[in-house]
Amino acid sequence: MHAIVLAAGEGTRMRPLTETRPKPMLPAGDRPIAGHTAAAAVAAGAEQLTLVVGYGEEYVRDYFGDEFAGVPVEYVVQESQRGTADAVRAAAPHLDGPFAVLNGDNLYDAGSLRDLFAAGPSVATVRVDEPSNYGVVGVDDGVVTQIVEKPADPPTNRVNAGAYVFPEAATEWLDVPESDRGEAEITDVLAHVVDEHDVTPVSLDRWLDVGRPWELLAATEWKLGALDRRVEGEVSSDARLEGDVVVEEGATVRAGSVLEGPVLVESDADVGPNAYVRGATRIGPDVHVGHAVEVKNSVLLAGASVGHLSYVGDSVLGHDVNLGAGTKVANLRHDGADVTLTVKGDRVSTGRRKFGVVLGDEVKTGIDTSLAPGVKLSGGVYTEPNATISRDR
Ligand code: TTP
Repeated sequence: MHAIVLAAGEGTRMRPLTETRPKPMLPAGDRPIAGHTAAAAVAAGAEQLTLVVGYGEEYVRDYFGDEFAGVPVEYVVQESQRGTADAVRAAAPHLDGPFAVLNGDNLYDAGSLRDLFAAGPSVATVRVDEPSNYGVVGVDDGVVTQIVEKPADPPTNRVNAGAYVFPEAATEWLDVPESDRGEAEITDVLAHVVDEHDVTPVSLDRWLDVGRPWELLAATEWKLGALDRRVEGEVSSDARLEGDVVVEEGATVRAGSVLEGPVLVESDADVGPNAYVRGATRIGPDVHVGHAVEVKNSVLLAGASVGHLSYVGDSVLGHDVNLGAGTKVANLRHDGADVTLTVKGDRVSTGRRKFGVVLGDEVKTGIDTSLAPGVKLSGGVYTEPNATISRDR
């Protein structure tokens, strides 16, 4: 199977984390999201990978190189991000025979993808409680009959999970008209395939679309949950590691620190003395978590530093963020309601009672800064000492 992985999007809903980097290259545990996508595709039988790149393409090329998991990798550039059908069109000249299309910002389990590949032409589906927010898949006698986008009265609770096997003929049907949101959508290509072929719906055991910041926490929870304890770095005999904690080579865990898994401490990170790190937390390369700092269920991207006397919960800290001593993140509302976050101008529920903050690359907080739940700070923002930040900046 030839698998096309779409990784050209701007990831606007994931800002500020995607201000400088593509979303598929954000980490989900021990590797970028698209690394998991590609690994699942190869484990499911993909023999060739084509990555559609555009926004931040150099990060994708650096990670994958020209071979991944023993499978050749090629790249096609989508010059402007005009939609998922347009992304596949960029890859069309490289296709010869049936092909799979996967989103580089989605996590799939390999077993389900294997079933999807074997069943082609096929579409991956998941069952959800509120199908009217999705592309709903109508099925009759084991064959897809229709895809209805966000219907008021959904025919089933099976929704499109954004993974497909198309027949080669689909390369002729990629010139679809723009949708209401101004994009050429792969679902319109699928509708054409459904008209011409028997398309089999394949239920996924597990799937996650990582589009918004709190979904990066969910992705981290999934992928850290799959790691087994491994200690290759230097851990003080006065530190305590509980459960599945990975300390990579070159990382240091100093005296008095307690790490409760699942926790991943990547190469050259420095934790402690006297730090408390709770799962599911990913401490990225070169991160510093210092004395009397508690970090819980968070993602710290490379080079972030939380040096002294701080609490960080249910949050994502971008590259080279620096929290001044005493900076604290609130991750729970007093009314107990789910924390909300602004996504492209709309206030959206994270679906989480506990959610902290999302800080872009190189944010620096002054000492004793307090950050309210659901705050986002763009890359490079500074806060004053003693500031209380309850609005996005
Ligand atoms: P989306 O999540 O719909 O788009 P996006 O990644 O740009 O994010 P946002 O909506 O927040 O701006 O895209 C699904 C997948 O398809 C994702 O892996 C990116 C990829 N993609 C392309 O490769 N080219 C495109 O033109 C678009 C729109 C998406």
